[in-house]
Amino acid sequence: MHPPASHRMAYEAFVQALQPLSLAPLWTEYHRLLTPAPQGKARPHLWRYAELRPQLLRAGELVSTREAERRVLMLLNPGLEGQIAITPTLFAGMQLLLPGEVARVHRHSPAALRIIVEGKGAYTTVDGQRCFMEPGDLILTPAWSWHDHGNPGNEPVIWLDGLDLPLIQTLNVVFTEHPTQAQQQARLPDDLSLRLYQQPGLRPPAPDTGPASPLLSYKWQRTAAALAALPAEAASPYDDLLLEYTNPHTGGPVLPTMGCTAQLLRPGVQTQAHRHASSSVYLVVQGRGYSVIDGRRYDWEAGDVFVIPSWAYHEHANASPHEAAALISFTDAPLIRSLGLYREEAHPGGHQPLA
Ligand code: 1HN
Repeated sequence: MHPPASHRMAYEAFVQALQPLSLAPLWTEYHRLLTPAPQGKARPHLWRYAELRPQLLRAGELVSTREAERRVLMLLNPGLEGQIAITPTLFAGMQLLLPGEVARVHRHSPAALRIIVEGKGAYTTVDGQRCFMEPGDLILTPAWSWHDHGNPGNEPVIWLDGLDLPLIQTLNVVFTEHPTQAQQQARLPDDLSLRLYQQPGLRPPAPDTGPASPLLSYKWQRTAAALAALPAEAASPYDDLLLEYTNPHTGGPVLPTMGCTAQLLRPGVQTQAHRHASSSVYLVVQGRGYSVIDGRRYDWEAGDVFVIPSWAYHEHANASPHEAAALISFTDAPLIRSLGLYREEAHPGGHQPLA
């Protein structure tokens, strides 16, 4: 039965009267809001280092770090039009620092991490402590820590920046400070935190530094050795050999909003598909392979970056029968977990059909 025309006209007049009052009915939006599962706009995507690197080096010719503050090419998710984000919570960018350059000191409430892609001899000074960079290293700059970068070496250094900036923007708690000097004094020994946390399972008395890890640098050499030492029994069906980077004082994630993992896909390994309520950005550190994300295959090699949005099925494969492949990722999983909202599930068929 149709409502009488008089009712329809009354209803339309009612809806029109709402708008100038900054009011709207929930009942027309309800099912769009409360979906059975996440319906985000972020899409899976892969950025090829072979395409990105020449553009970054071109930026090095055209833009100084003095002009740029940070010489970063942002990796923007093609599904999140108009947003500066790789997922709704995460930012990713590729940064270049040329020999002799500095990127001046500042601090901000968004937390950041860096995964070194290429080159060595550069450093980030974090709250007075220089952390030196080599490929595959992970370096943290926790929320509100002073940080500047310098490259006293003789090769260009390139790294992937990961920040929780879109999240912090959404929460409307972005704060930034720029002091007048260009760089911090290194008031602490270089790579001090590496010496304080040299031996897994042993730690000095707890510092009072807040929720972020006091270990600021995770050397790839140590991580690679730890991965290589894992027994086959440690393999996960979804990730093969995986280790999570931890805060040595809590055993928890390195930052309250972002966690990091390193994984080794052994030669010829093809993992099973699963999905989870968190998003991740991956850097290929070594080897060649592919990931199937949402039914599409993304082939990757060293230096490539790809993004897996929340609740997208994904599985990984090492295409080489001889060489191991290594991936480092950062993820918003710690944030989701801290809210009690994390969940994951296996693909019912084990693998995804290719679209
Ligand atoms: C930032 O401060 C850095 O300190 C890198 O190197 C990337 C992206 C957005 C906002 C701040 C850095 C950034 C950033």
